Amino acid sequence: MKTNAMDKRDAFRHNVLTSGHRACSGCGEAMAARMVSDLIGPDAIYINATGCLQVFTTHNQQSAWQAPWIHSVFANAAAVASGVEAALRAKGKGTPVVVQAGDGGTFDIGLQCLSGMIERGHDVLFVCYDNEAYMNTGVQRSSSTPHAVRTTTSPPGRLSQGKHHLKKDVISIIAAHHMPYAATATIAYFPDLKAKVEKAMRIKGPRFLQILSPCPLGWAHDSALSVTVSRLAVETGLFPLVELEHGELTGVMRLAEQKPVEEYLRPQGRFKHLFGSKTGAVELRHLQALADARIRHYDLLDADTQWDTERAMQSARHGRGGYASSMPTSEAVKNDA
Ligand SMILES: Cc1ncc(C[n+]2csc(CCOP(=O)(O)OP(=O)(O)O)c2C)c(N)n1
Ligand code: SF4
Repeated sequence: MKTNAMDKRDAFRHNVLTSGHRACSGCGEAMAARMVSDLIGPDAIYINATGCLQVFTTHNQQSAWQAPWIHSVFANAAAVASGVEAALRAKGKGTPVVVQAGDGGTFDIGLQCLSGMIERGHDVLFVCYDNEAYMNTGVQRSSSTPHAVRTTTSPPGRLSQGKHHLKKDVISIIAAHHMPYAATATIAYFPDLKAKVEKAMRIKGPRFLQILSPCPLGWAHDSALSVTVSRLAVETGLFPLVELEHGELTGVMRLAEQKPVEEYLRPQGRFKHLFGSKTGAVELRHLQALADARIRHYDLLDADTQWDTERAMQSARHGRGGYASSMPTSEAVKNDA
């Protein structure tokens, strides 16, 4: 049944992304897209890269979108948005243009078009719903998948503890374009997310939001825990909430205390293989060192509350971008077995 964009039963929200779509229960991407599109409203043009959000909201001639919405191919959402924005500008119209894409459509296949869109200065907001893998096609690793995660293309086994490589630091890459606004957010901190979306919509030029969006299917956590898990990503330091303007860090959400990364990792089946073995313990220390490094980098804690960090592990990186020294040697695997 079609409902009005401003539903009378729910007058405080726009319902741009309305009910009846086919997301899994507890889908962080669905929650994030609903929050973002509710804040922006129906008077915008939404361009959606191929991915879960596009698939679960538009099925067989049906649509859960109550706003102008375009499905681009996987790679070119930012190029489509650039063209739409240029056409609107030529017609003297200021309709907001918003791109929505997964991490695959942002960090990997969409990065070139996104970089071009930013460099040319298009007046577009690009929102990346970062669920840290290619979920729509069955949970393959992307360059956003964190180190040591199990995916279908990074399975743990005798010689591997999940993904070998680090999560790409996309916010730094984007900010290096010296664009007006780039920020990270997550569904657990709605006031923070709201402030960032509203700020982004007040600014002209290219803007970027990376929203951590837990996926119960790919992360293998209880679907009731999506908000809890995304809060723990922030509280452990693994996903800092930051703002960058013209390449400068202008805001961080500081932490009252640091939670150990295990609190974040344990509820997620994608990290299950790390618990209960010596080689897994090495990777757990490694993930803790990554969180510690991010906390230092963004100055998220007062000095007297900071942990004794394992800097040595940070310099162990070599080879094809992987942490080769943290991977188990075949000798270590034999001893562990
Ligand atoms: C050029 C091209 N390669 C591969 C695909 C298949 N494909 C469709 S969606 C998708 C993954 C999308 O992942 P992501 O952007 O992270 O979004 P998610 O589904 O996780 O939200 C892939 C590989 C495609 N549509 N086009
Ligand atoms: S697979 Fe993940 S991202 Fe896709 S709809 Fe399900 S929970 Fe959401």
